[in-house]
Amino acid sequence: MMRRVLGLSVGFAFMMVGVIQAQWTSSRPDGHAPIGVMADHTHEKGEIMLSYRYMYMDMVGNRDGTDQLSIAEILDANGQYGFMITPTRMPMQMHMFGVMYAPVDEVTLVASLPVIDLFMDHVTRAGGEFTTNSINVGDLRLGGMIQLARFGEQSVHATALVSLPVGAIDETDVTPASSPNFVLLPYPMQTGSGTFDLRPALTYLGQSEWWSWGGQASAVIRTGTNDNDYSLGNRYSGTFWGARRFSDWVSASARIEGTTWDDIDGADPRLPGPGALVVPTARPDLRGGSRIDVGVGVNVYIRKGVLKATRLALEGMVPIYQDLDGPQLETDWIVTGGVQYTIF
Ligand SMILES: [Cu+2]
Repeated sequence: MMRRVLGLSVGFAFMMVGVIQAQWTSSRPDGHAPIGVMADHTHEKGEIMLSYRYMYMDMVGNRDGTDQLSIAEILDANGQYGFMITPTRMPMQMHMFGVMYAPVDEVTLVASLPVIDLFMDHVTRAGGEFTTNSINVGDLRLGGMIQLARFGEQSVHATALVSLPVGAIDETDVTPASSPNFVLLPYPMQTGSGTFDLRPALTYLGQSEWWSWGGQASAVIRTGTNDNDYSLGNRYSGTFWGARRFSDWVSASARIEGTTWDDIDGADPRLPGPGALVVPTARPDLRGGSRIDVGVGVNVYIRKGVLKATRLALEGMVPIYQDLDGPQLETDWIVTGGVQYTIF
């Protein structure tokens, strides 16, 4: 009897060691998701993480539905669209500064502020070309993440962020028609939403010795109407990824993400009214769409030396499907790079 109890106890102890060894951990290169995923990980009590993310997105050419459109089709006075001006390209850069802090193991607080730099190239029906630019802060995101469950090498957390409307909704620039005066730029050239937005997300993470995987559902829900009488469309996203680590310090990932976003509600009274054939970017009813992106990434986790506890990551995505309320600029590729530094 004593022997049997001892045997069982030893067996149980080994099992517990097995369970303890197989806990989900962020202390590996793929302990963070691909860098394009926001709010992917939580922290342990007392940890502070400082991060900088850089995103570059290039949008070249226009679409209506899933069909690509030529500039001539959009500007043809007798054609289906008949706009006087069309955008042809929009390179977008975002610098995102973030802080994370975990006061307890179960809760991680988050704050992040983007700086957004936008250019848009245009062609007029008469053949003139011009570019507008805006650079300003985006909306400040504040909130927290709550650890819901840890079962062995799997983990689930919920994210609840609110974005405060500190971004710009009154950016202006000079166009050939307004010169020498500054004129209000249309919706996609504004860096803020002007509304308080809710940003909920639910994230699942899993790991094995050499592999990891995860999924996240997230949304951006606009509340109310901004000072310029409109609210941007809500956004809903779902993403799944898998990663393979090759050592203690490097991993590679593959990811798919689907996003759908609504048209704008209301309209800024200073822009050409709904239905106007001036430029598609000033039309609140030509802003919605859906897109599926796929891409690959790499994560590097520096574990010793002066850069100990620093992470570097890079991810590139390309759309494989786009359906836009057009004419609207299509997305061609997105690259995100990031540096994260954790203070334990
Ligand atoms: Cu973090």
